[in-house]
Amino acid sequence: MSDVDVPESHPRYESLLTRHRIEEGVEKGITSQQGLIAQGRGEAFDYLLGEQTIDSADAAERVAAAHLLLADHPVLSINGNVAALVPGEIVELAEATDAELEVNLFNRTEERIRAIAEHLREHGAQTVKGFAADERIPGLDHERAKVDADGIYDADVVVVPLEDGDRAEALGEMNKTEIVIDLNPLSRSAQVASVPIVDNVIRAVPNMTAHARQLRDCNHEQLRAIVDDFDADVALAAAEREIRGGDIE
Ligand code: PTJ
Repeated sequence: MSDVDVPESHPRYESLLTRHRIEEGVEKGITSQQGLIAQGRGEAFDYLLGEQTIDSADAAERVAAAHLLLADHPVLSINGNVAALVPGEIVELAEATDAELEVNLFNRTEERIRAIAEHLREHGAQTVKGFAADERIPGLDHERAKVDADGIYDADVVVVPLEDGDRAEALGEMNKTEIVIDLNPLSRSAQVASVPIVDNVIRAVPNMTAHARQLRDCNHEQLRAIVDDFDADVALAAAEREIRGGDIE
């Protein structure tokens, strides 16, 4: 047994554990109620993927790690679902890639920003951005546009897990390298990403960290070669093929 009253032998153990974390996130004021709906939608796609990291997602996670290691100013954007599902794992990814963490919410409230930052600190984060909100992403309405001038606004590479399509598009237009983690390969966020990762955030984030650790000793040219070899459309097509035609065991 773990922090949830379900035996690890249960066939849907991981999925039930994930649900429990999201529920707890809502109870703690970290996750929005819409986050529950988003999780349900994600689960349907994950089920069709066989609840596993498919090869094309693993390759995209390696490319994402290479981008983060090459970046001048990488930032990981944290919303209510990410904070509830992978708080310690996202802090580890930030450490492995020298990235900053910035809380950036679709349904932005000061209380949730504070609660998420506190939760991340409890999981080892040193600095959490997102409080200054002294710049705007151009082309978005007021609350959703707010970012830190020395955080996401200035970043050259940004990881946006479970992002809203509008904002993903607006961030892309700022010429940033945008790494999106989204189980739906047809979502606008995945479609506009420089690197779409069609995988569950609970598997994707630790796997990106593992790749970053493996790639740590690569030189600039080797990392560049990994990044240049990637084709986002091919990765999206592979994921869609798996979802539409894959076998469910
Ligand atoms: O905390 P906030 O206020 O920033 O709000 C965050 C949510 C996620 C509620 C907000 O951004 C939202 O409403 O997102 P959407 O438009 O529902 O999109 C969420 C996308 O993430 C969908 O395409 C889901 O399939 C996907 N998704 C859900 N759970 C996971 C996921 N992708 C990866 N891993 C998951 N666990």
